[in-house]
Parts: sequence; C-alpha cells; structure tokens
Amino acid sequence: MIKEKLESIILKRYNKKISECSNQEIYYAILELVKNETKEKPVIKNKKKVYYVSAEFLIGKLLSNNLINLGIYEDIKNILNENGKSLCEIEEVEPEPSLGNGGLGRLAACFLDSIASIGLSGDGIGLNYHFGLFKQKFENNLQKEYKNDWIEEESWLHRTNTTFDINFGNRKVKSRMYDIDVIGYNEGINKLHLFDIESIDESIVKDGINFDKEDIEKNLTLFLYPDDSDEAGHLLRIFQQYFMVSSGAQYILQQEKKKHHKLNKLYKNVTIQINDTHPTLIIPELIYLLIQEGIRLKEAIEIVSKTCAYTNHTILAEALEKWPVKYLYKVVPHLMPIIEALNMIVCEKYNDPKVAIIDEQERVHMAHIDIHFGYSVNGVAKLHTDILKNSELNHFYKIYPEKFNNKTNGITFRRWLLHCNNELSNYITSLIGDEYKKDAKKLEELAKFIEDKEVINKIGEIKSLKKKQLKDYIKATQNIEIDENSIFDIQIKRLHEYKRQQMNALYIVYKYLEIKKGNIPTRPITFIFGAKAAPAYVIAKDIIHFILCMQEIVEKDEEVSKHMKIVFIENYNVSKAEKLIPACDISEQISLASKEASGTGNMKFMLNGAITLGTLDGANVEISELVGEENIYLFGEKSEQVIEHYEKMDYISKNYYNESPIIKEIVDFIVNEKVLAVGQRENLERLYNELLNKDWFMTLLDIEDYIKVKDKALQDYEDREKWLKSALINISKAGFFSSDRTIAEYNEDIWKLK
Ligand code: 26Q
Repeated sequence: MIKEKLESIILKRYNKKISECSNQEIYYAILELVKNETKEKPVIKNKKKVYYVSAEFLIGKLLSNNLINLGIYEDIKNILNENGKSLCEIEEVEPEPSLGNGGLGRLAACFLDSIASIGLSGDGIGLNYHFGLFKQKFENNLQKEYKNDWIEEESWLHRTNTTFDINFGNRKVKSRMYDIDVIGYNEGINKLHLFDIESIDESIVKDGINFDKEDIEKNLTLFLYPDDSDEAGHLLRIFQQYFMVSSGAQYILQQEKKKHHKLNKLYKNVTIQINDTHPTLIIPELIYLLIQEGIRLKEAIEIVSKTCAYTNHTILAEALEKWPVKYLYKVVPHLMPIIEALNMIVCEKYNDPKVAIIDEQERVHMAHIDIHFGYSVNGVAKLHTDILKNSELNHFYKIYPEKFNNKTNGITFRRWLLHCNNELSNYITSLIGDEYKKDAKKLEELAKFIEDKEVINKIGEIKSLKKKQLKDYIKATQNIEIDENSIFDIQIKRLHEYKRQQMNALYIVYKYLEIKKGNIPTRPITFIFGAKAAPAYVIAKDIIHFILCMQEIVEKDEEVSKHMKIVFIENYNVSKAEKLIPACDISEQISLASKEASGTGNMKFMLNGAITLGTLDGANVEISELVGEENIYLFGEKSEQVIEHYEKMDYISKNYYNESPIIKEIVDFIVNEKVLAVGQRENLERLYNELLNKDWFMTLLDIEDYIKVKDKALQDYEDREKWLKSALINISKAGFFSSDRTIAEYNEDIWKLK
C-alpha cells in the first residue's frame, strides 16, 4: 500500500521511478506522503484542551519522527533500500527548523510528542522565526554567527487562513497562523500553531545577523531572542512576546466560541501552560479580551487565574524577566492599566514589596504575574522545585503552598531511542518485546540480563557501532580523525558559565600536561563539545575560543594527539545531538550544584547507555537515586553548601588558585605562550582574569574533585564487563524519564483534560 502510494506520488511529481530520483526529490515526495497520511488521522479530542505556549519549540527534523509515529518507518526504509536509496541520507536533505535554543525549547517539543502520543488534546503556540537561532561557524578559533535560513518553499509548515489583528500602542499589524501537524505515536494528531507577521522582510538582515531593530513591521519574527543590550532590542523582545500571546489568546477564544463554549467557563474547557515567563503577557491579554467580551474585570481576573499555569525553568537571577514599565507603555499601553490593577490587588492583599508585581524601580516582574494569577507553579526536577519552595520563591510558597508542585522533566523515547539509536532499540525489543515503546518503565525488565555475558557484549557492540558512525560523521563534516577505540567523553549543551564547560577545558589542560610529563593515559580519550554561546555573552565566547585553541594545540602535537583529541562540533543542534548521544561513553553533567534546573541531555545519554559524570544538580539527583551511586560518577559540593557560599559570600576563587599548585598550573596555562600563539590575547586574558578574580560559578571550588573522579571513571572504563553492566543498568532505569510519564503527571495534577 505505502509502496504504491509513494511510487504514485513520485511518478506524478517527477515522472520517474524511485531509483531514478535524487535524495532531494525523494524527501519532498515522502513529505507529501506523510501529509496525506496525516489527513487520514483523527484530531485528538478531549473534554478539555491544553495550549502549551512557548517562545521556543526545538522540534528537530520531522521526517523520520513522523514516519515512526505513523508506524511506517520500517516500510519506507525497506522500500528505499530496495531502490538503492538510504533513508539516513535522505534525512540529511531536510533542513532543521531553527525555533529554539536549548533545554526549554527541546522540552516543549518532547512534550508535544507525548501529549499526542498519550492521546491528550493539546496544541503548541509559538512564533515562526525565519532565521531562529543563529548558525554557528568557527573562524580563527572564534564563534561567528550567521543567519539560519531554514524555511523552504515546501515544508512541514502549513499556511492557514487564520489571521488576527495585533494592536501595539502606536501601530497595528496582522498575524497569520502557520500549522505543523503533531502526530502521536500510533495515535491521532494535534497541532503546533506558529504565528508570523505578513510584512516580514528577510532582506534587512545584513552582515551575519545584524539588522535594523526599530522596524518592527519588517523584523518582528526574524530571530529568536534578539540582542537586548539596547532599548530597541529590549522593545523588540516585548513586541515579539506580545505578538505571540495576543495571536494565541485570540485563537484560543475564537476556538472556544466556535465550540459554543461559554467564555466565563473558559477554565473548564481550556488550560494554558506558560513555558517560563516569556509568554506571561497572555495573562493580562486574556483579561483584556474577556473584558471586551463584556465580562467585568474582577470576574475576568478570576477566570484567567483558573486557566493559566506556569512552569519555571531557571533560578538564575539574570534570566528572570523584569520589564521596565516605561517599555511596556510603549508596546502594550492598553495592558498597563490591567497590570497596574493586578499589582494593586497584590499590594493591598500582601503589603510586601518582595511579592509585588511592579517594584520600586518601576519594573514589572513577569514571574510574579504568573504566580499570583495562575493556578499552578511547577519546577522541573525535585531538587529544583525544592529550591524554588525553600529559597528562590519562598515568599510565594508561603502564600500559596497549594500552587507549588514538581514535574520532573522527561524526553520522548521515540526520538531519543527509537530514531537515534535504532540498533539499540531493536535489540531491546528482541530481549523484552516492544511494550516499552508505550510504557517506558518496562525497560526495567532489562535488569534480568545483567549477568548474561552475551547481552552485555552486545550492548558493547552496539556502542562501538554508534561510535564508528560518529567517527565517520566527524571525519566527513569537520575533517577530524578520531579513534573509535578511545573513550568518548561528551559535553553538549548551551554554553553558559554555570554549566562549566570551562571546568572540562581545565581538565583537558591537566591531561595535556600529564601527557607532556610522560603520564600516558591507559586508553586515548576523545573530548567532544557542542555548544552555542549567546552572541552578546562575552565570557561564553571566550570559553569557546579557549577550547578551540586547545583543540588546535593538541591536533598539531603528534606526541599528545596519539593519546587525546578534542573536537568542538560546529553548529550543534538537535540532529547533531542525535548522532552524538548514542556514541557517548561519559556524559558530562557538571553544572554548579543548584544552578541547572533539570537538564534533559543527561536523560538522553543515560537512555543510550552512557555513564554520567556529574554534580548532584537538577535531575542528576534523581538519576543517581535510580541507578545507585555505583553506576554514576558524582563529585563536587552539594547544593546546600553552594547556596550557603552565596549567602555568606565566602567563596574566593583566588584562594583556591594560591593554595593548590595544580590549579595554579592549569589556570595559568590559559595565558601560556602556546595558547597565545593560536589564540587572541584579549579573549584569553579576560577568561583567565574572570576565573581568578570572580568565578561566579565556582569552577575552582570543584575542579580538584572533578579531576579525581574523572580519572577514576576513565580507569574504570577498562573493566569492560563492569562498565557495560553499569550501562545496562542506566538504560534499564531510564524509563522514569520518558516525557510520557511527565505529561501524564501534568495531566493528572494540573490540566485534568479527560
Ligand atoms: C531571559 C531574559 C531575557 C531574554 C531571554 C531570557 C531567557 C531565554 C531562554 C531565559 C531562559 C531561557 C531558556 C532557559 C532554558 O532553556 N532552561 C532550561 O530548561 C530545561 C527544561 O526545563 C532544563 O532542563 C534546564 O536545566 C534549564 O536550564
């Protein structure tokens, strides 16, 4: 059936046979086939519907995922093979949507997959950024940013006839809705609605990612998180956020009216999950729209408060959005009376400036709107939620203990096992059947094979195969030769000081110096990084620079490069993660304890049989509880101590530098002649001074323990049987981190859709 359908599409489009087509042609043909198949699927309907509103949806390529969820992946793969074609090569043709930057965006994508896959009615609402997050290139060991032009004539995006007028203070624009189908795994479909402005002008982007920030009509949906270091950039972000939420809110109310649902009972039929504070303006916007529908302010506030729920993804102060009242007056003057009314209510009721919406400096605290005027506040891992309750949001927790709840993050196993590691997934199926695909906890059945040498060996063989595939990919894309028998140590995530890529880099310096001293590691090590730094985040870019310099130094040093290699993957994205994760031996999760809300990469690595080297931070805590301390490498200060250091302000990095000869030696190396010869003095000195005089995320506090524990992990790798048993335990315990479980909990405790 599928074969005939594909052949007929190809015949009609190109008047050719499958075997005669280019990969590009086949890609478009399968795209058409998937769209046709999707039309046959029912739209998921429940009593109530969730709208997941998010500035990011890091969905990744959709071809294979959609084939898997439609249940035709194997068929298509075989048909293509019979015709001398490879699905893997065809996947390479698909551009990756550039609609997110990291964890929060990828989480939103996993959630959409799970919402549909467990048969819940829920749509995503976001923006259709034309260039999204920048494309990263390395030039002279520095990160350079270019626009990421991902939208093609034919794509997963469906241009709808739905449009809305969006009112800003001094102008009105038109938004149009574009839809992407979200196909549940053996289930019906939901939608991702991405709004765009009609008058966008891509040609205003010049010289990398520079553009005129003032011209909203032309630039509104060009980029994700435009640089907000000046007023125009700041305003542009507010314009974007309001454009997203006003489009979304109008759409939601339009749908409710179509269903003849009463708007004063909105909360009975709709729930809105606010993904971090970026969509917060949906609260005053909905209140505004309900008032226009004839509902009184007080009642409108009550309705909206029972409809909206908020997820917090960070405790970093600089990421908590606070917009100057002045700016909001410029962009959304009609919402300001509502925001002021909300502030009045809060101030009268609690008389505590710490929980006010507008502070003394005339800034609006977006999270405070969500917490007071939403019905649920959740963190994304146990430790994170505890920190919110006990310190960061303690004032709010005291007022609303019933609103606070934890929803430990998860990942979709369709993408992060079935698709990216088909070999492992098929092998697991041969051992325990395929129920784990719908019920991930079933992976625990793998535990019964722990003493089975054949199984253990096979796990090792699959890992070796994935390492070989990655080696070939790195050779083909970056022309770097790596040793597939070396240990693959991988850190892939956004570049941020709290994630401490700099600590990993200092370990590399330590290892380099050890090799120079004649202390040769038992087995070669390949250190792999992938990370983009925000274009205006100077120190983050310096860290990339330093790692690239080390890469060059080692690559050119024959004596050292036999024993270690460094590969910084250029333009790290979802598709690259899918190739890197299955090949990993050691998963680097080394954030300063208390700073990583959850992490989700940690879960993907574990599921693919890598062992975590990490701090007790975010979901690492839960990973450690599940696998037991024998099956994870933990190091570093615990969150309580770290929080205490901040409170007492007693961490002084220079003391660590002065007191430890090893620390001094490796930190000094940053500005060593060898590094200066391949790098920029200004960048390297800045990084050196930062570590010595500030080190806000306490790299030097944990570095010695990190070195010790990492060396132990590398040594333990040599006991192959023990290591692989540990890998199997990690896989078998990963079921808890299925986003199907997370979404079931959201539904049970917050949304109550069925
Ligand atoms: C803030 C202010 C102004 C402009 C932008 C922002 C901004 C932008 C992006 C703030 C935060 C983000 C992204 C946050 C993020 O990705 N957080 C990650 O969320 C994951 C999913 O819950 C967690 O696993 C990670 O631990 C968390 O870092």
